[in-house]
Amino acid sequence: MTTSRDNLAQTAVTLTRHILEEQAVHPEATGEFSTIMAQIALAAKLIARNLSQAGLIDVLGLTGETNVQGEAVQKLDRKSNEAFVRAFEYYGGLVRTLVSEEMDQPFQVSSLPPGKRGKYALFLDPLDGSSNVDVNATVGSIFSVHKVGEQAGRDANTDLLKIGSEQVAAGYILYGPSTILVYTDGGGVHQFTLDPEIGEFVLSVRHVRMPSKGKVYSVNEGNYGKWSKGMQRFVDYLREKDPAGGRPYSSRYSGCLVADVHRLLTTGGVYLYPAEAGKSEGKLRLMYEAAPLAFIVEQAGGSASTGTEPISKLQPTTVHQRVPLIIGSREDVSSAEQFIQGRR
Ligand code: P6P
Repeated sequence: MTTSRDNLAQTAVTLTRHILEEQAVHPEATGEFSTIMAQIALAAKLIARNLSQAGLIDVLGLTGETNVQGEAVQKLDRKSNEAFVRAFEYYGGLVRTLVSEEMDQPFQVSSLPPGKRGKYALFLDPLDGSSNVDVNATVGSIFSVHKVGEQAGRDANTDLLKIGSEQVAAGYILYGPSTILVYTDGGGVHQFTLDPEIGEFVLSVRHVRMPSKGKVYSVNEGNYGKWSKGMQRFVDYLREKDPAGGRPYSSRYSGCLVADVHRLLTTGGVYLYPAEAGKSEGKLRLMYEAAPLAFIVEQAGGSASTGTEPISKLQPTTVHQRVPLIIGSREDVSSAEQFIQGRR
């Protein structure tokens, strides 16, 4: 007897099938992209498995080391990074370089001779919000794919400094009550849910769209005293009672950027990690946090800026560069920019 779940498995649009169908529409696309996404999905499944066993195997807590950002490294940060490296290190003819929050230097996947190396670089935050792991709260992975090549005379690492609008694809995995993968390749935003019984990511939402204005703001209010006057006034404004204007907004902040931004795709609203006293560049990283999420949100109808300029137009100066991030519904991001720039 076939159950409804069996039917789902038989009729499910898996991630691989979706990408192949998309490829049929874009003749210029090669099978390489679907292979990259399949390997990212493999790493995501391994990470989801590790997280589900976190309380049972020795992966909780800290390694005792600090990463390039000077942050304490969780054991699962390291294991999650390894999952992505292992998914790509076997063959450098696809992704030639991995850049990760957990690795000081770009990882050159293989020593294939020039001309044989892959034309892609993958930028990763392998486990975003990892301090949530020890309290069994939601965490995520963020990825960004750029085309890189061998330009005579250009240092391989310099070639990695691409602006966000040049991304080939970007996405995130959210390890929550269910594990979901959300990605864009410039053709809209699509969401897949992991069905652990068949081990496949199955299409759950096609063409995700973000409300143009929301009712949620997401920020660490403990930093209020460190913000600029404009930023303080914006959050004060969101808290004011104005039912006709949809205020006060609700405050939601999970400690995981991926979870908070994903919520905004549904509710609308704005996430903010602005510049603050002692952190003029904010906390979040441009190439593997802000830029990929900006690509996703812009494709869903939202926007992302530093408070003064679009994230997707920023020219990186280093692969681990930090930026202030204001991201979410177009109207809410615009309001934040007006306050931060002193125009309101
Ligand atoms: P804070 C997690 O470390 C992270 O990079 C984001 O996922 C999250 O939104 C933010 O930093 C939390 O930072 O300073 O509020 O604890």
